[in-house]
Amino acid sequence: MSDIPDTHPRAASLRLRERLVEGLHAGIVTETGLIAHGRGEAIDYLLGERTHPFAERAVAAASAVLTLAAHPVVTTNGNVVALVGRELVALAEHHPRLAFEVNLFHHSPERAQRVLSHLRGLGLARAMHFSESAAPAVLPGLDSARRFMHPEGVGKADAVLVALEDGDRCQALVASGRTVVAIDLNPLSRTAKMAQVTIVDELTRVVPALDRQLLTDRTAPREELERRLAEYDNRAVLREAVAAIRTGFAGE
Ligand code: PTJ
Repeated sequence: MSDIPDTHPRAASLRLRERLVEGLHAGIVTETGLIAHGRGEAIDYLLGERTHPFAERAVAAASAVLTLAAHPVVTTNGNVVALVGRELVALAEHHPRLAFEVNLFHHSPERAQRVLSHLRGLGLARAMHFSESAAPAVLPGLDSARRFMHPEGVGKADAVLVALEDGDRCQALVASGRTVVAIDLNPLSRTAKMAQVTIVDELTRVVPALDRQLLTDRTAPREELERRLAEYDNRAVLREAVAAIRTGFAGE
């Protein structure tokens, strides 16, 4: 770990890079994960590396979706585990109703085991992976190993939180009738457009904010959460995110 002084104007961003590089060396993150992060980092730079009101509205809607769901599941990949592994442990501790499942774009049995062991080592004992089920469920519309689901995880989920997700899987999850909440800094991505709720914000800011909102919503009346969702407009959120990026380009 290199020495990044707190006073460095880009300290937070540089530390995230380090988490990913450490994840790469631990065999959790792939080389392409670094490239994916670079794309996100560029967009976050244009967004001023801060949470915008459209992301706050999406977090509130995401919390309503997950609170109202019968079987909400958080799915994680290598980048997510490297960036917010500890925050996921806190999320799991605070919200026993949430299930967690590892799903990898670049899948191999060895890598899946490494990611799972890492998460469990951090304290997320209930993390799942399809390989530990005798009869994995299958998500139609996908050819890769990403189609397999743990029957107690995404297999029986009615709502799924995905982060830094590939568009094909997001589309297949929505087509299967599940409600999808996506965390993705790119409002133009297929994932962002397909998901019912898209949080356009940096992952490490989103997870603690979502954790807090879920705690607040635990005592919220069901009608209030349903009303929040009825009033939520994901297209408007995406439009506002694109406008904010344009503003960033204009140097304003
Ligand atoms: O660990 P694996 O094998 O499952 O692979 C994970 C990656 C991320 C490599 C894989 O899912 C992938 O290639 O993703 P994409 O298609 O590049 O999509 C990642 C999306 O997440 C892009 O739209 C990025 O802008 C966005 N993104 C990247 N870093 C962040 C982010 N969004 C929020 N916070 C970030 N830190």
